[in-house]
Amino acid sequence: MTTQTKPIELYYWPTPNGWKISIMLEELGVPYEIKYVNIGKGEQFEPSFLKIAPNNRMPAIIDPEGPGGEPISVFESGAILQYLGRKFGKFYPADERKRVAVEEWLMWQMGGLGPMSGQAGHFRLYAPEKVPYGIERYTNEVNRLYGVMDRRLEGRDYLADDYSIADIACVGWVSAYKNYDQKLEDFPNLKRWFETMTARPAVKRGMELGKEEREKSNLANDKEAQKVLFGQKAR
Ligand SMILES: N[C@@H](CCC(=O)N[C@@H](CS)C(=O)NCC(=O)O)C(=O)O
Repeated sequence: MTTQTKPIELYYWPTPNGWKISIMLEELGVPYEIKYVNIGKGEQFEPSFLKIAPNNRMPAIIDPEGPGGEPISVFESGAILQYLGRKFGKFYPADERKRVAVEEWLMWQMGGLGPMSGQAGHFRLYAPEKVPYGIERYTNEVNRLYGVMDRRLEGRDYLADDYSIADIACVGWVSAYKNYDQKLEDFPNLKRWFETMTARPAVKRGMELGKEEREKSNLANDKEAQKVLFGQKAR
């Protein structure tokens, strides 16, 4: 496996999107350094952060030992997982058929499970008014997507052939199932997968990273943080 001498800088806040990268780095066991981006305080708008993450969202990384030995920055959690998987040759198989299966489920997470769960969480927990249509629409979507995942996991341990970046991408979004009014008992294959995933020491460490930072502010009651996060427009 490629060796990493200088730590990878991880721009991070403990959320399901951030955990994807903390879990991956823990699984790889490569040196990394955390740079907290407190999104409730607006640190994602710092000009220095926007240079590496123009969408003002974490996670992002800077690898001081990028291609050709030169530094590289990467934003978008899916792209970061693919970069790290390719660089270290783990959890992202080189065999084309196996790789396609990983990419299918990674993109499914990036375009479906993540955004729909995010909206369900928004309408259920943070929206200043209760909007029944929004609550129902996104809660149903999460329910449908959990069903898709449950069927995929029937008779198999992981989303692709082996444990991969696709599983790593999904686990945080399943861990928050109560926020989306879901019961894992309704999805037995998904429940078994979730238990296998959360028993992995690296997954545990990745999802614990910075927990104390997050606990300092509870977004559901933090009106200032909500003002920072919701209602953003083009700048
Ligand atoms: N598609 C992006 C989504 C990242 C994302 O939504 N990050 C959120 C936290 S989970 C964030 O940084 N929000 C800051 C903001 O909304 O300004 C990715 O997967 O990297």
